[in-house]
Amino acid sequence: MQDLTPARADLDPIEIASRDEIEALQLDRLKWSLRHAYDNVAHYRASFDAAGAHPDDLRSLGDLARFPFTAKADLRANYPFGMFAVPRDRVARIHASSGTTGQPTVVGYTKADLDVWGSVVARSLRAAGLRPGDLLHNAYGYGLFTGGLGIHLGADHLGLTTVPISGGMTQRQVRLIHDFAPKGITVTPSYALSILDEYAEQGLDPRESSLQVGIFGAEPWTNAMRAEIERAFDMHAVDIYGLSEVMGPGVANECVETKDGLHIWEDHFYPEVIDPVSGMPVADGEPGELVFTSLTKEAFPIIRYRTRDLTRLLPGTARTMRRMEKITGRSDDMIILRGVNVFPTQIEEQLMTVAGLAPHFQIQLSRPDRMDEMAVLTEAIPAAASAEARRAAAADLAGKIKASVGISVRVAVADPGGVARSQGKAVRILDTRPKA
Ligand code: DLL
Repeated sequence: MQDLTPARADLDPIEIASRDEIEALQLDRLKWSLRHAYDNVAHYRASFDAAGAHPDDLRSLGDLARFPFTAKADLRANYPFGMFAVPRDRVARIHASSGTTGQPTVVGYTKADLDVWGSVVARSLRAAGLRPGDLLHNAYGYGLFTGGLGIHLGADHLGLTTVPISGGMTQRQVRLIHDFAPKGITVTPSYALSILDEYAEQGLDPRESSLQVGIFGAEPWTNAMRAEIERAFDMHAVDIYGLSEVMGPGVANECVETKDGLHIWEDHFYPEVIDPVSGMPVADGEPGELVFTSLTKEAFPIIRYRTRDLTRLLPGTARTMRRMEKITGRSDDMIILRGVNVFPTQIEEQLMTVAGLAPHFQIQLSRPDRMDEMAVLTEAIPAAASAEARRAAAADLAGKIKASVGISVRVAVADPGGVARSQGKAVRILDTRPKA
């Protein structure tokens, strides 16, 4: 793999500014953002007042802990535009969550917000190793989802040549990668695996492709998966994080030269990690739930938003901005099986160590008789698809899960192609337990 480290002179100066400089900027911007939210969004005025916290009370970054959290329920209660802090006609763009589990969450951007978004995504793509003039195959979905259009904005900002292919039509993805010879690909890790399958289907060697870097996010994935993707494509695989409520992709990104967690673009997004039960901030280095406050957003300021994503904050390395460790999972996706907490990423980690199994899986939860049961549905690789090889692989995986996670699960190994493929975010958990 080629060295794609960006030149220091090409970085935004703030990426490598001193901590003092970064924190001084954060404090200034935080004062503005709290004031902006309080003055312009009825919800924030009411919630700050109820908590007895006034924007003028903020003297240090630590004072932010006196302000109330914002949760997804608050956004739903103010559907569609109640959280906007500018008149609707100043909103240049709207995105929304799919709303499959309830009222969609609507977010908005002014023109200035779009400029900021473009600049942080550009910074992310550069950190991943892309340079002006490079060709990018953007396979995140276009539409209300922030993935496709968010990456597109940043690619324009950086001066890339963008192929806005969006998700789906996997045969065509492979064909265009082959014909257009992109240097980078932006896609969910699970859809990257579908594309990888299609390479085999077409008899093409992915290691021969032009791709030098993949920028993967929108769902949890493990370092074991990184190793698998890097080996399969002979390219770098870096992690990109974001969420629509805070901006979209480009809130944090890994640096290709270190791949040691995601640098949070702290000049625009102020991170905290809290104990999810007590709500108290924990020290850097301690695990907990990630909380974000926007520092510069005009249309949709967001104050202490509880992301439900679990990680910890780490000091800067390749940049002075702090890192977040690769996300373990969302608290919503945590399975409690007979008293043991399990995340799909723990299953992924073990799955990747079993020869003979493909990297595709789903977790099925059922309650056949009052006890919760978990089954892992995965599939054999074509070279190990005999009944005997599948039985051995299933026993191997069940044993590894028992040893590392401490739970007994049933493993079903389907034929090659037997696990549903993702075209965007993978559905990892099928819960058929009766609703309480
Ligand atoms: O998924 C934005 C995005 C698009 C990020 C493309 C990266 C690339 P939402 O649809 O609002 O936005 O979903 C946000 O996805 O709270 C996490 O639970 C999860 N997520 C996003 N990036 C990562 C990542 C986009 N790198 C939710 N690792 C977040 C783990 C991620 N989970």
